[in-house]
Amino acid sequence: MKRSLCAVLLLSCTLLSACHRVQEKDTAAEGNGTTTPQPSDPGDGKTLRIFMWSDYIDPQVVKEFEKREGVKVVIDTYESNESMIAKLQGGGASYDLANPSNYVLQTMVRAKLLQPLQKEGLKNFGNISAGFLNPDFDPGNTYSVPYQFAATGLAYNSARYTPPSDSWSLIFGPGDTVRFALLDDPREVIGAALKYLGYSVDSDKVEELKKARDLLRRTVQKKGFESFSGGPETRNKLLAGSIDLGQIYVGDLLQGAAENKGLHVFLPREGTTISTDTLVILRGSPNPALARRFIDYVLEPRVSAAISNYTFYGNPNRAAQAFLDPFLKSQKAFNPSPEDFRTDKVEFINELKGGNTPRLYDRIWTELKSR
Ligand code: N2P
Repeated sequence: MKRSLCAVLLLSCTLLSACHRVQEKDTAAEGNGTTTPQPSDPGDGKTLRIFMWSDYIDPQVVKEFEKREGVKVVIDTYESNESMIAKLQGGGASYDLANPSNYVLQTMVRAKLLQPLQKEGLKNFGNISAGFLNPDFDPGNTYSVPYQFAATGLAYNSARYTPPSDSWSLIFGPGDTVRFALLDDPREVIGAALKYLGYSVDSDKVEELKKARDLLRRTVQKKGFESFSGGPETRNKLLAGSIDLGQIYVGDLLQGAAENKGLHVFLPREGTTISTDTLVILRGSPNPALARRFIDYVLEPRVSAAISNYTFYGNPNRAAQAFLDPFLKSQKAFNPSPEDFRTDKVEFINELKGGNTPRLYDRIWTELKSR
Protein backbone atom coordinates (compact mmCIF):
# COMPACT_ATOMS: atom_id res chain seq x y z
CA MET A 1 0.00 0.00 0.00
CA LYS A 2 1.30 3.47 -0.80
CA ARG A 3 2.88 5.27 2.12
CA SER A 4 1.07 8.54 1.36
CA LEU A 5 -2.29 6.82 1.53
CA CYS A 6 -1.38 5.31 4.87
CA ALA A 7 -0.19 8.65 6.13
CA VAL A 8 -3.49 10.26 5.28
CA LEU A 9 -5.78 7.60 6.62
CA LEU A 10 -4.09 5.85 9.50
CA LEU A 11 -4.77 7.30 12.91
CA SER A 12 -2.69 7.39 16.02
CA CYS A 13 -4.27 6.75 19.38
CA THR A 14 -2.97 10.01 20.75
CA LEU A 15 -4.68 12.07 18.10
CA LEU A 16 -7.92 10.24 18.58
CA SER A 17 -7.91 10.77 22.32
CA ALA A 18 -7.36 14.43 21.59
CA CYS A 19 -10.40 14.40 19.27
CA HIS A 20 -12.53 13.01 22.04
CA ARG A 21 -11.33 15.66 24.47
CA VAL A 22 -12.27 18.36 21.98
CA GLN A 23 -15.63 16.73 21.50
CA GLU A 24 -16.38 16.73 25.21
CA LYS A 25 -15.58 20.39 25.41
CA ASP A 26 -17.68 21.19 22.36
CA THR A 27 -20.86 19.49 23.48
CA ALA A 28 -21.90 22.49 25.56
CA ALA A 29 -24.57 23.67 23.15
CA GLU A 30 -25.35 27.28 22.50
CA GLY A 31 -28.70 28.99 22.47
CA ASN A 32 -31.61 29.40 24.80
CA GLY A 33 -34.17 26.84 23.64
CA THR A 34 -37.65 26.80 25.05
CA THR A 35 -38.87 24.11 27.43
CA THR A 36 -42.50 24.55 26.41
CA PRO A 37 -43.68 22.16 23.72
CA GLN A 38 -45.35 24.05 20.90
CA PRO A 39 -49.12 23.54 20.79
CA SER A 40 -49.05 22.66 17.10
CA ASP A 41 -47.67 19.18 17.94
CA PRO A 42 -50.51 16.67 17.78
CA GLY A 43 -48.27 14.19 19.68
CA ASP A 44 -47.52 14.73 23.34
CA GLY A 45 -44.66 17.06 22.44
CA LYS A 46 -42.61 15.22 25.05
CA THR A 47 -40.99 12.44 23.05
CA LEU A 48 -39.03 12.89 19.85
CA ARG A 49 -38.53 9.71 17.82
CA ILE A 50 -35.65 9.63 15.37
CA PHE A 51 -34.89 6.92 12.82
CA MET A 52 -31.19 7.22 12.02
CA TRP A 53 -28.09 5.46 10.66
CA SER A 54 -26.32 3.56 13.46
CA ASP A 55 -23.56 5.25 15.53
CA TYR A 56 -24.24 8.55 13.83
CA ILE A 57 -24.71 11.03 16.69
CA ASP A 58 -22.94 12.09 19.86
CA PRO A 59 -25.05 10.87 22.83
CA GLN A 60 -24.06 14.02 24.77
CA VAL A 61 -25.66 16.16 22.08
CA VAL A 62 -28.89 14.18 22.46
CA LYS A 63 -28.81 14.54 26.26
CA GLU A 64 -28.28 18.28 25.96
CA PHE A 65 -31.35 18.60 23.72
CA GLU A 66 -33.42 16.54 26.16
CA LYS A 67 -32.37 18.82 28.98
CA ARG A 68 -32.94 21.99 27.04
CA GLU A 69 -36.41 20.98 25.89
CA GLY A 70 -37.51 18.87 28.83
CA VAL A 71 -38.25 15.98 26.45
CA LYS A 72 -37.11 12.43 25.79
CA VAL A 73 -35.37 11.50 22.54
CA VAL A 74 -35.70 7.92 21.31
CA ILE A 75 -33.36 6.84 18.50
CA ASP A 76 -33.82 3.67 16.46
CA THR A 77 -31.16 2.80 13.91
CA TYR A 78 -30.82 1.24 10.47
CA GLU A 79 -28.03 0.09 8.18
CA SER A 80 -29.38 0.97 4.75
CA ASN A 81 -31.77 3.44 3.16
CA GLU A 82 -33.72 0.59 1.66
CA SER A 83 -34.42 -1.04 5.04
CA MET A 84 -35.36 2.37 6.50
CA ILE A 85 -37.87 3.06 3.72
CA ALA A 86 -39.31 -0.46 3.95
CA LYS A 87 -39.93 -0.01 7.68
CA LEU A 88 -41.53 3.40 7.22
CA GLN A 89 -43.76 2.08 4.46
CA GLY A 90 -44.69 -0.90 6.58
CA GLY A 91 -46.21 1.55 9.09
CA GLY A 92 -46.44 0.75 12.77
CA ALA A 93 -43.62 3.04 13.87
CA SER A 94 -44.37 6.74 14.21
CA TYR A 95 -41.05 8.51 13.89
CA ASP A 96 -40.69 12.27 13.73
CA LEU A 97 -37.36 12.46 11.93
CA ALA A 98 -35.37 10.27 9.55
CA ASN A 99 -31.86 10.46 8.16
CA PRO A 100 -31.97 9.43 4.47
CA SER A 101 -29.08 9.71 2.05
CA ASN A 102 -29.22 12.14 -0.86
CA TYR A 103 -29.96 9.42 -3.38
CA VAL A 104 -33.29 8.29 -1.85
CA LEU A 105 -34.67 11.71 -0.96
CA GLN A 106 -36.89 11.99 -4.05
CA THR A 107 -37.96 8.35 -3.71
CA MET A 108 -39.29 9.30 -0.26
CA VAL A 109 -40.97 12.45 -1.61
CA ARG A 110 -42.73 10.40 -4.29
CA ALA A 111 -43.77 7.84 -1.68
CA LYS A 112 -45.31 10.74 0.29
CA LEU A 113 -43.19 9.95 3.35
CA LEU A 114 -41.93 13.51 3.92
CA GLN A 115 -43.39 16.87 4.86
CA PRO A 116 -41.86 20.20 3.88
CA LEU A 117 -39.23 21.48 6.25
CA GLN A 118 -40.40 25.12 6.32
CA LYS A 119 -36.76 26.16 6.41
CA GLU A 120 -37.75 29.81 6.80
CA GLY A 121 -38.45 28.98 10.45
CA LEU A 122 -34.97 27.54 11.06
CA LYS A 123 -32.83 30.28 12.55
CA ASN A 124 -29.62 28.31 11.96
CA PHE A 125 -30.29 27.36 8.34
CA GLY A 126 -27.80 30.02 7.21
CA ASN A 127 -24.96 28.05 8.83
CA ILE A 128 -25.02 25.40 6.09
CA SER A 129 -22.02 25.46 3.73
CA ALA A 130 -22.87 26.91 0.32
CA GLY A 131 -21.93 23.70 -1.52
CA PHE A 132 -24.65 21.80 0.35
CA LEU A 133 -27.46 24.32 -0.21
CA ASN A 134 -30.16 23.87 -2.83
CA PRO A 135 -28.87 20.43 -3.90
CA ASP A 136 -30.05 18.68 -7.05
CA PHE A 137 -31.68 15.97 -4.95
CA ASP A 138 -33.78 18.51 -3.02
CA PRO A 139 -34.16 21.83 -4.87
CA GLY A 140 -34.62 24.73 -2.49
CA ASN A 141 -34.01 22.41 0.50
CA THR A 142 -37.76 21.90 0.57
CA TYR A 143 -37.52 18.70 2.59
CA SER A 144 -34.02 18.32 3.95
CA VAL A 145 -30.97 19.78 5.59
CA PRO A 146 -27.57 18.11 5.15
CA TYR A 147 -26.47 16.25 8.28
CA GLN A 148 -23.08 14.60 7.62
CA PHE A 149 -21.34 12.98 4.69
CA ALA A 150 -19.68 9.64 4.48
CA ALA A 151 -17.13 7.99 2.21
CA THR A 152 -16.77 4.21 2.20
CA GLY A 153 -13.49 2.36 2.52
CA LEU A 154 -11.88 -0.97 3.28
CA ALA A 155 -10.74 -1.61 6.85
CA TYR A 156 -8.44 -4.02 8.62
CA ASN A 157 -6.94 -4.71 12.03
CA SER A 158 -3.15 -4.65 11.70
CA ALA A 159 -2.80 -6.72 14.88
CA ARG A 160 -4.16 -9.62 12.84
CA TYR A 161 -3.81 -8.86 9.12
CA THR A 162 -2.12 -6.28 6.89
CA PRO A 163 -3.37 -6.06 3.30
CA PRO A 164 -0.70 -6.37 0.60
CA SER A 165 -2.32 -3.67 -1.59
CA ASP A 166 -4.88 -0.87 -1.53
CA SER A 167 -7.10 -2.44 -4.19
CA TRP A 168 -10.66 -3.77 -4.19
CA SER A 169 -9.02 -6.86 -5.76
CA LEU A 170 -8.31 -8.00 -2.19
CA ILE A 171 -12.02 -8.87 -2.17
CA PHE A 172 -13.08 -8.95 -5.81
CA GLY A 173 -9.92 -10.51 -7.29
CA PRO A 174 -9.53 -14.23 -8.00
CA GLY A 175 -7.84 -15.06 -4.66
CA ASP A 176 -9.82 -16.59 -1.81
CA THR A 177 -7.60 -16.47 1.24
CA VAL A 178 -9.03 -13.37 2.94
CA ARG A 179 -12.07 -13.46 5.24
CA PHE A 180 -14.22 -10.41 4.58
CA ALA A 181 -17.56 -8.68 5.15
CA LEU A 182 -19.47 -6.41 2.80
CA LEU A 183 -21.85 -3.66 3.90
CA ASP A 184 -25.49 -4.66 4.20
CA ASP A 185 -26.32 -1.93 1.72
CA PRO A 186 -27.19 -2.52 -1.94
CA ARG A 187 -25.91 0.73 -3.46
CA GLU A 188 -22.64 0.44 -1.53
CA VAL A 189 -21.97 -3.18 -2.50
CA ILE A 190 -23.03 -2.86 -6.14
CA GLY A 191 -21.27 0.53 -6.25
CA ALA A 192 -17.99 -1.01 -5.04
CA ALA A 193 -18.17 -3.74 -7.70
CA LEU A 194 -18.89 -1.12 -10.38
CA LYS A 195 -15.91 0.98 -9.26
CA TYR A 196 -13.63 -2.07 -9.29
CA LEU A 197 -14.73 -2.74 -12.87
CA GLY A 198 -14.05 0.89 -13.83
CA TYR A 199 -17.70 2.00 -14.12
CA SER A 200 -19.81 4.69 -12.48
CA VAL A 201 -21.50 3.87 -9.16
CA ASP A 202 -24.77 5.01 -10.77
CA SER A 203 -24.37 2.92 -13.92
CA ASP A 204 -27.58 2.32 -15.85
CA LYS A 205 -25.90 0.23 -18.56
CA VAL A 206 -27.24 -3.31 -18.64
CA GLU A 207 -23.91 -4.80 -19.76
CA GLU A 208 -22.02 -3.10 -16.92
CA LEU A 209 -24.60 -4.18 -14.38
CA LYS A 210 -24.41 -7.77 -15.62
CA LYS A 211 -20.65 -7.74 -15.13
CA ALA A 212 -21.08 -6.32 -11.62
CA ARG A 213 -23.70 -8.99 -10.87
CA ASP A 214 -21.43 -11.80 -12.07
CA LEU A 215 -18.51 -10.44 -10.06
CA LEU A 216 -20.64 -10.18 -6.92
CA ARG A 217 -22.07 -13.68 -7.45
CA ARG A 218 -18.52 -15.07 -7.50
CA THR A 219 -17.52 -12.90 -4.53
CA VAL A 220 -20.26 -14.06 -2.17
CA GLN A 221 -19.57 -17.68 -3.12
CA LYS A 222 -15.98 -17.41 -1.88
CA LYS A 223 -15.27 -19.31 1.30
CA GLY A 224 -13.76 -16.09 2.70
CA PHE A 225 -17.07 -14.20 2.45
CA GLU A 226 -18.34 -13.94 6.01
CA SER A 227 -21.44 -11.71 5.91
CA PHE A 228 -23.29 -8.60 4.89
CA SER A 229 -22.90 -6.40 7.98
CA GLY A 230 -23.63 -2.88 9.15
CA GLY A 231 -20.63 -0.60 9.84
CA PRO A 232 -20.49 -0.99 13.64
CA GLU A 233 -20.90 -4.76 13.31
CA THR A 234 -17.99 -4.91 10.84
CA ARG A 235 -15.85 -2.85 13.21
CA ASN A 236 -16.58 -5.36 15.99
CA LYS A 237 -15.77 -8.30 13.73
CA LEU A 238 -12.40 -6.73 12.87
CA LEU A 239 -11.70 -6.23 16.56
CA ALA A 240 -12.69 -9.81 17.35
CA GLY A 241 -10.60 -11.11 14.44
CA SER A 242 -13.48 -12.97 12.78
CA ILE A 243 -12.77 -11.14 9.49
CA ASP A 244 -9.57 -9.78 7.91
CA LEU A 245 -11.11 -7.04 5.78
CA GLY A 246 -14.37 -5.15 5.90
CA GLN A 247 -16.12 -2.71 3.61
CA ILE A 248 -17.14 0.09 5.96
CA TYR A 249 -18.26 3.71 6.20
CA VAL A 250 -15.02 5.47 7.14
CA GLY A 251 -16.37 7.12 10.32
CA ASP A 252 -17.66 3.82 11.73
CA LEU A 253 -14.13 2.45 11.62
CA LEU A 254 -12.44 5.57 12.95
CA GLN A 255 -14.76 5.59 15.97
CA GLY A 256 -13.27 2.19 16.90
CA ALA A 257 -9.72 3.32 16.19
CA ALA A 258 -10.01 5.63 19.20
CA GLU A 259 -9.79 2.56 21.43
CA ASN A 260 -7.72 0.31 19.21
CA LYS A 261 -4.87 1.65 17.14
CA GLY A 262 -4.68 -1.55 15.10
CA LEU A 263 -7.81 -0.46 13.20
CA HIS A 264 -7.12 1.23 9.87
CA VAL A 265 -9.17 2.23 6.86
CA PHE A 266 -8.25 3.21 3.30
CA LEU A 267 -10.03 4.29 0.15
CA PRO A 268 -9.33 1.62 -2.50
CA ARG A 269 -7.30 2.82 -5.44
CA GLU A 270 -10.01 2.05 -8.03
CA GLY A 271 -12.28 4.55 -6.30
CA THR A 272 -15.17 4.50 -3.91
CA THR A 273 -18.56 5.92 -2.99
CA ILE A 274 -19.64 8.92 -0.96
CA SER A 275 -23.07 10.19 0.01
CA THR A 276 -24.65 13.02 1.98
CA ASP A 277 -27.05 12.01 4.71
CA THR A 278 -29.83 14.43 5.57
CA LEU A 279 -32.39 15.17 8.27
CA VAL A 280 -36.04 15.15 7.17
CA ILE A 281 -39.38 15.46 8.94
CA LEU A 282 -41.66 12.54 8.23
CA ARG A 283 -45.17 13.17 7.00
CA GLY A 284 -46.62 11.16 9.88
CA SER A 285 -44.50 12.94 12.52
CA PRO A 286 -46.52 13.25 15.75
CA ASN A 287 -44.33 16.17 16.88
CA PRO A 288 -43.27 18.22 13.84
CA ALA A 289 -42.59 21.40 15.82
CA LEU A 290 -40.27 19.56 18.20
CA ALA A 291 -38.66 17.82 15.22
CA ARG A 292 -38.01 21.21 13.63
CA ARG A 293 -36.42 22.47 16.83
CA PHE A 294 -34.14 19.43 16.86
CA ILE A 295 -33.01 20.16 13.31
CA ASP A 296 -32.37 23.79 14.23
CA TYR A 297 -30.38 22.63 17.26
CA VAL A 298 -28.22 20.30 15.15
CA LEU A 299 -27.48 23.22 12.84
CA GLU A 300 -25.91 25.19 15.70
CA PRO A 301 -22.17 25.43 15.02
CA ARG A 302 -20.93 23.83 18.24
CA VAL A 303 -23.56 21.10 18.18
CA SER A 304 -22.86 20.24 14.57
CA ALA A 305 -19.09 20.13 15.23
CA ALA A 306 -19.55 18.02 18.37
CA ILE A 307 -21.45 15.44 16.32
CA SER A 308 -18.68 15.21 13.71
CA ASN A 309 -15.92 15.21 16.32
CA TYR A 310 -17.62 12.22 17.91
CA THR A 311 -18.67 10.30 14.79
CA PHE A 312 -15.70 11.10 12.49
CA TYR A 313 -17.97 11.95 9.59
CA GLY A 314 -17.79 14.90 7.20
CA ASN A 315 -19.44 18.13 8.26
CA PRO A 316 -21.51 20.32 5.89
CA ASN A 317 -21.93 23.24 8.31
CA ARG A 318 -19.86 26.31 7.43
CA ALA A 319 -20.13 27.80 10.90
CA ALA A 320 -19.10 24.51 12.54
CA GLN A 321 -15.76 24.26 10.72
CA ALA A 322 -13.95 26.38 13.31
CA PHE A 323 -14.93 23.90 16.04
CA LEU A 324 -13.91 20.72 14.19
CA ASP A 325 -10.95 18.86 15.50
CA PRO A 326 -8.01 19.95 13.29
CA PHE A 327 -6.98 16.37 12.72
CA LEU A 328 -10.40 15.46 11.36
CA LYS A 329 -10.26 18.34 8.91
CA SER A 330 -7.21 16.73 7.33
CA GLN A 331 -9.08 13.47 6.72
CA LYS A 332 -10.32 12.43 3.32
CA ALA A 333 -13.72 11.48 4.68
CA PHE A 334 -14.13 15.08 5.74
CA ASN A 335 -12.51 16.82 2.82
CA PRO A 336 -12.08 14.69 -0.28
CA SER A 337 -9.99 16.81 -2.64
CA PRO A 338 -11.46 18.43 -5.77
CA GLU A 339 -9.07 16.08 -7.62
CA ASP A 340 -10.74 13.05 -5.98
CA PHE A 341 -14.10 14.22 -7.32
CA ARG A 342 -12.76 15.28 -10.72
CA THR A 343 -11.20 11.88 -11.30
CA ASP A 344 -14.16 10.03 -9.75
CA LYS A 345 -11.85 8.44 -7.18
CA VAL A 346 -14.61 9.45 -4.79
CA GLU A 347 -17.97 9.38 -6.56
CA PHE A 348 -21.30 10.51 -5.12
CA ILE A 349 -24.06 7.94 -5.21
CA ASN A 350 -27.01 9.54 -7.02
CA GLU A 351 -30.60 8.47 -7.42
CA LEU A 352 -30.87 5.85 -10.15
CA LYS A 353 -32.45 6.96 -13.37
CA GLY A 354 -35.97 5.65 -13.85
CA GLY A 355 -36.97 2.96 -16.33
CA ASN A 356 -35.78 -0.51 -15.55
CA THR A 357 -32.55 0.47 -13.74
CA PRO A 358 -33.81 0.43 -10.12
CA ARG A 359 -35.33 -2.99 -10.79
CA LEU A 360 -31.99 -4.31 -12.08
CA TYR A 361 -30.22 -3.18 -8.90
CA ASP A 362 -33.01 -4.71 -6.78
CA ARG A 363 -32.72 -7.98 -8.60
CA ILE A 364 -28.94 -8.16 -8.14
CA TRP A 365 -29.30 -7.41 -4.43
CA THR A 366 -32.13 -9.86 -3.81
CA GLU A 367 -30.16 -12.62 -5.48
CA LEU A 368 -27.03 -11.86 -3.44
CA LYS A 369 -28.93 -11.79 -0.18
CA SER A 370 -30.75 -15.04 -0.86
CA ARG A 371 -27.61 -16.92 -1.85
C1 N2P B 1 -23.16 5.53 10.07
C2 N2P B 1 -23.26 5.35 8.61
C3 N2P B 1 -23.45 6.60 7.92
C4 N2P B 1 -23.24 6.60 6.48
N1 N2P B 1 -23.08 4.31 10.75
C5 N2P B 1 -24.26 6.03 5.62
N2 N2P B 1 -24.57 6.80 4.51
